Amino acid sequence: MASFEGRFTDVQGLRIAVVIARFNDLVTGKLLSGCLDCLSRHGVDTSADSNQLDVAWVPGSFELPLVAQKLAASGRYQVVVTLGAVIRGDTPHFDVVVAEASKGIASVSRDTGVPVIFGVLTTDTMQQALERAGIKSNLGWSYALQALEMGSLMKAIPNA
Ligand code: INI
Repeated sequence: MASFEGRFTDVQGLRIAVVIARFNDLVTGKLLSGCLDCLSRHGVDTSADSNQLDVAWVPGSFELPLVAQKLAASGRYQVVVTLGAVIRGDTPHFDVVVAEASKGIASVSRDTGVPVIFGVLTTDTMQQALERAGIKSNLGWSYALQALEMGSLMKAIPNA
């Protein structure tokens, strides 16, 4: 029996891309800060001239899958993190954006074989989003941990 587990400090040679939505950047900017803090504390070079980490900005969460796909398919990254915040308004727009972002991100991951972390907050209010982006906890930190775990796990599982 083989048992496979990802580690959190298996960062040697690991290259990570973060795709982040500008929409609700009050929230997504805080998710990014939490994400970078976690990566840095686990040994990833997050400096401005890092060649371990790249960050791509998109207009909104709807655009996350397309750019995640380009980055994942480039072969340059072992893991991609998507960051977004979709906050429910008075119209069905929320459901459309959330559905496309979530299904699109899942497809990218399966189609490319590169783990793509779903770091899109979906909340009813801005208050709820901010509570998850630093006021109470910062889920950006958790998304980074999940990225490290998945990058390491995918390396640990043999291809054949
Ligand atoms: N994009 C978000 O990331 N969050 C939202 O809450 C949101 N709302 O509510 O509209 C949102 N819309 C923009 C969308 O993601 C696209 O950028 C836009 O439709 C252009 O394609």
